[in-house]
Amino acid sequence: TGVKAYAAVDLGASSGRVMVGRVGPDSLELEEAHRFPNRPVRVPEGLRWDVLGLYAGVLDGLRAAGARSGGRLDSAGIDSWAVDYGLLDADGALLGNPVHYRDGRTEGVAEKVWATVPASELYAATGLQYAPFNTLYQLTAARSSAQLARAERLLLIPDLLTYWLTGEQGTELTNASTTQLIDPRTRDWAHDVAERLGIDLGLFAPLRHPGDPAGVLRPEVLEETGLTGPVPVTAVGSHDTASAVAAVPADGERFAYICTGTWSLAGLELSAPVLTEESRAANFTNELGLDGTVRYLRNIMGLWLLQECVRAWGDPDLGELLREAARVPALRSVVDAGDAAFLAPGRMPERIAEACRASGQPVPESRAEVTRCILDSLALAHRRAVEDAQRLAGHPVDVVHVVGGGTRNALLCQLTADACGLPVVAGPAEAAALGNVLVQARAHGLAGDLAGTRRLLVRTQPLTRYEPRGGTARWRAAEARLAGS
Ligand code: ADP
Ligand code: LRH
Repeated sequence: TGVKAYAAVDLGASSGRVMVGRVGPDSLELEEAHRFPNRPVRVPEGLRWDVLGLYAGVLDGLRAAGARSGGRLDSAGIDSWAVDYGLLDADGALLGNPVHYRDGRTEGVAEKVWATVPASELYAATGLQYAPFNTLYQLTAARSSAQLARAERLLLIPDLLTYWLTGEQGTELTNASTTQLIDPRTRDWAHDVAERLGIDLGLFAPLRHPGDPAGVLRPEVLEETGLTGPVPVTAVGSHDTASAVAAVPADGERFAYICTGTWSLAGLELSAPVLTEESRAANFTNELGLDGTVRYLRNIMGLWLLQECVRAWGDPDLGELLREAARVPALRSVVDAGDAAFLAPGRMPERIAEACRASGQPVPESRAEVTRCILDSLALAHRRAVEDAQRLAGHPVDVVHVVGGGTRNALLCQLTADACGLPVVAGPAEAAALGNVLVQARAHGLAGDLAGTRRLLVRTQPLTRYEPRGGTARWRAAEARLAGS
């Protein structure tokens, strides 16, 4: 039949999943084989990822994926959240648990970096927006640690898991572009920046590109997962956002996208980076995508704000909460969902209330009111990012594609359409896994470029369209309220 089976491992900040993608010349199906929570752990040294737990989840997932495909997979590929890494010693053993990007160790580090390489030079050389957790700042924060002193190798999270599966090391380019050590024009290391900051690029394994072979599952992995070898592992767009944008079901180029999950990543796909001072001031990033593309986008706090409230409230039913929030009057109070003040975990309902009070707005009291405040604030931030990106890149759009877990939140999709004053096309929810599958499929014979695989998505994936309601005047007013505070 010409249908091949691929396993896509997609690790988000809130959950990991292993999906089976079945791809034929004109067909694409995705099935969930296994899902597991991704829970950061606070130990005395700080906030850490439970990376062995995640690896165990990957093995369980591959076993479940095999069980759904007669023990055979044509390939497997891994993507995850960006910027974080594991360090290996000279024997190839992991040195400690990878530090979570929400850990506080990078506080105040940027100013030290900028004293050596001014922020404007750093932007011109790397195109990355300022975020305290960019790998460059993490490595600077760790400079005098015993761990870094012993480290012989640094592997980004998907590359680390790929190494454990195959024994082969590499640094996949789309995720490498989030380290702030890559030049988006040459799509190669920013040697000058690294040298000036005393960062040893020799720590990184050689670059590999989406579609490159990344080894085969080790015999022990085959045994543990019950798979029949050989199973090739393929480098995908290993940054989850690179994979998600590759699976935006767009027709043509006049589209904006918003990848909604723990984060909202809102922006445009471009053929060249925008490295102007204006773009830096607006905190837009130029991450590298598939097939020579640039992801020009802004990080917005995303559904993290809601996840943290729900956690604080003892996990009430999300569907019920969203139904109640839909009945709360719109735009009573909004917070700046781009504000890094919301980055750290803890006390989220209180922090949101404090932000409303500080800006002279009504303080949301009930859970439904806080939820509504979060969703209005996210929609407003989506509007600003979509508008700013079009202006800064000189690239107008007619439609906003929303992909990721947030597409399951109909209220958020509708509010985003209203705020942007543009139609929203929502779906697929598992965009990162689909993008992961499609890169593997192309590496293993599926014909077509990015535009071609996007047409396949349009033909095969269920999508929901939301039309904008009621004009954007009240959103502009809310924006002015926030700017004036
Ligand atoms: P990540 O990959 O960053 O871990 P996801 O893309 O999986 O995040 O999105 C997770 C978010 O999607 C949750 O925090 C939640 O807000 C939203 N979500 C998931 N399922 C539903 C649902 N059934 N209804 C409403 N929202 C949902
Ligand atoms: C989303 C994401 C995002 C990064 C953040 C650290 O999962 O990869 O693109 O900025 O995590």
